Amino acid sequence: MKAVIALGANLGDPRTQVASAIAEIKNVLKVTAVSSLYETAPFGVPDSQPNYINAVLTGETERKPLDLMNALLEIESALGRTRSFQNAARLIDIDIIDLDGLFMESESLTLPHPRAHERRFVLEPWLEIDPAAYLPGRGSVSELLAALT
Ligand code: PH2
Ligand code: MG
Ligand code: MG
Repeated sequence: MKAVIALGANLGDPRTQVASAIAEIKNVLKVTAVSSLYETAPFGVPDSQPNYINAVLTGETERKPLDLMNALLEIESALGRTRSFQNAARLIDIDIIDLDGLFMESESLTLPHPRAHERRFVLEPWLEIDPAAYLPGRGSVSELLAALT
């Protein structure tokens, strides 16, 4: 199954944390492409938060959705992530954006990611590594991105 994964960090040394997370994810998925690192303004959260470093990668996995998510949550914890409130500044965030077009809604995981279509910090790096990227239920990533501009 093809997985699309987004990474973000805006505390500590965000570039190093995103790079470390990518290295760890290589033990979980067969990574097929990794975007550049993007410095982005905080979106949908207070402007007082530091800028983020964001990236997107694609990979292949046979893991079940919740197994994959748990493996990614373990990497977040290993890199020092703690949770205070939703959208708080963070050392690392690793989100599954799409898993082979699967639609699911459980307490701990919604697929595709319910806010990806409105997030330039996800769409832009994704388009960089996959010009044909498509967000199931929403449309082509290039069109979604154009709609934001
Ligand atoms: N993540 C959020 C909220 N806002 N803004 C940017 N620029 N990058 C992020 O990764 C980000 C955000 C919640 O996950
Ligand atoms: Mg997130
Ligand atoms: Mg998350």
